[in-house]
Amino acid sequence: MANVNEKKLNDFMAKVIAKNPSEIEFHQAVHEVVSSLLPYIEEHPQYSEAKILERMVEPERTILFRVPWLDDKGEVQINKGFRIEMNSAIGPYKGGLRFHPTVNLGILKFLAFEQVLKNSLTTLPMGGGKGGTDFDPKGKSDNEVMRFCQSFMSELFRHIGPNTDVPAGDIGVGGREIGFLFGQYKRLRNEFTGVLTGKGIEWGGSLVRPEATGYGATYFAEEMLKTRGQSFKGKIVAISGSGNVAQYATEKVTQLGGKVVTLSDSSGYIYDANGIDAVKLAWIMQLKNVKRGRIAEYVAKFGGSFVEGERPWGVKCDVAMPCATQNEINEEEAKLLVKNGCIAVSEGANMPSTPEAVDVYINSKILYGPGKAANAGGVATSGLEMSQNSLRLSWTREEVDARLHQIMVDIHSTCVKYGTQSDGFINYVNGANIGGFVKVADAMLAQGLV
Ligand code: NDP
Ligand code: 2IT
Repeated sequence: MANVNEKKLNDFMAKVIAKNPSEIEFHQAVHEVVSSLLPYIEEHPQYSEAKILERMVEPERTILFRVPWLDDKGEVQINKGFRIEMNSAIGPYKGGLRFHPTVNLGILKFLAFEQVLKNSLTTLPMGGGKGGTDFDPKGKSDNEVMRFCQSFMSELFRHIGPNTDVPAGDIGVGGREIGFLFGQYKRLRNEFTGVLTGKGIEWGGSLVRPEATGYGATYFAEEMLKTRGQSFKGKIVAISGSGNVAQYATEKVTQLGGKVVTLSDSSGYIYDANGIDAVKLAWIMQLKNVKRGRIAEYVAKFGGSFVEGERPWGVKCDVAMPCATQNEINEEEAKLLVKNGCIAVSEGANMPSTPEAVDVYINSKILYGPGKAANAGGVATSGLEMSQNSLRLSWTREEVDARLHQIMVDIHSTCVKYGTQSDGFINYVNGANIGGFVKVADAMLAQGLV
């Protein structure tokens, strides 16, 4: 593959930055994708002539709204609501909702931009979107979360629909929040439809959707390991986060014979040299999903150590799976991982590695599965939930898991197809970016100037 034309890249980025000032995470995501795509586009001028990239970095629609709600003391609270409808070339907008105090336009635009390519990689017909709010569910009562969700949906409902835009969960949005959001949508529209994914199993949800992102990131890592004749058997695995993605990555890694020695939250990380087995994980799930406690509490129950205010990347491991948030592995931490013998990084989170960290992985030629490929199992299974809703049928656990597994194997093959360099090294960043781009770009060309 040709080298990146630095001048073209810099010119392109200068325009993106001028048009979207201070949206630093969005600039970061676009820079990475465009670096991969420019050499490919130079060989396929139909895309540059139609300004496909320039169109892709501009959302089709951006919705910003006020979310007023009453807290338990009867005091009025106001939060920001967002939905970015990024690209609908290959299907309805699809992507999660993030509830976290750090949420802003730049973060949601980076997530929506990544989502477009990720959803394309799944092979399912889904466009890309993302939304959320700066509301912080931490420390709120169930009633407060419900009132917030009802207010949020009282505006969002007019913009979404099962054939228009189908939100789901992300940080701070799990089964509880999807339930409250779905209830309010149904009430406002007088319609029971698959407008959200991640629904409860009794009311239109899919088996394996809760597990899907963590399982998928593990299946992806397994495929990467296979290219070097390796497997999870006996591998030491460092995982960050302790929410939805981290929990089910821990479960699947353990089932495949690996030993997970770390988990974390925003307060710090736990290290358990004996491994976080199924019994310990069941306790963590209760702690995090029901009691909504802190990961530090693990140590009083099971031993090991808690390292306050730190991330787990200094721990010796064979495989690292960042499953918390963006930019949670920096250059120094990436170097530490490689120095300690880490051979694979599979990203459960979106953009958890800084650009400098990614350079370290690539230059060290370790196996590196970027988020848009490695964590696509979540949205892929959302796509399977949409299919089941349309059919008005539910597939068995085995059927959904088999489809998820096959999709992850296929995404890996797409990365190999588009990312294998002349020296045989698989650059999964290029593979995922080009593999995701082609279908969206061809659909945009076919649909004219929209
Ligand atoms: P959860 O809300 O279930 O869990 C998030 C975890 O990450 C918590 O342990 C949280 O700790 C930690 N975390 C969040 N923000 C920060 C931060 N700023 N610094 C340190 N730790 C942080 O979210 P998910 O597990 O669903 O999402 C995790 C990642 O996976 C995100 O990047 C998300 O975009 C991505 N993802 C999720 C998918 C899904 O289906 N849910 C699909 C694909 C990707 P604390 O409790 O202290 O905040
Ligand atoms: O980042 C993601 O892919 C998600 N949060 C899941 C989106 C979805 O629609 O299931």
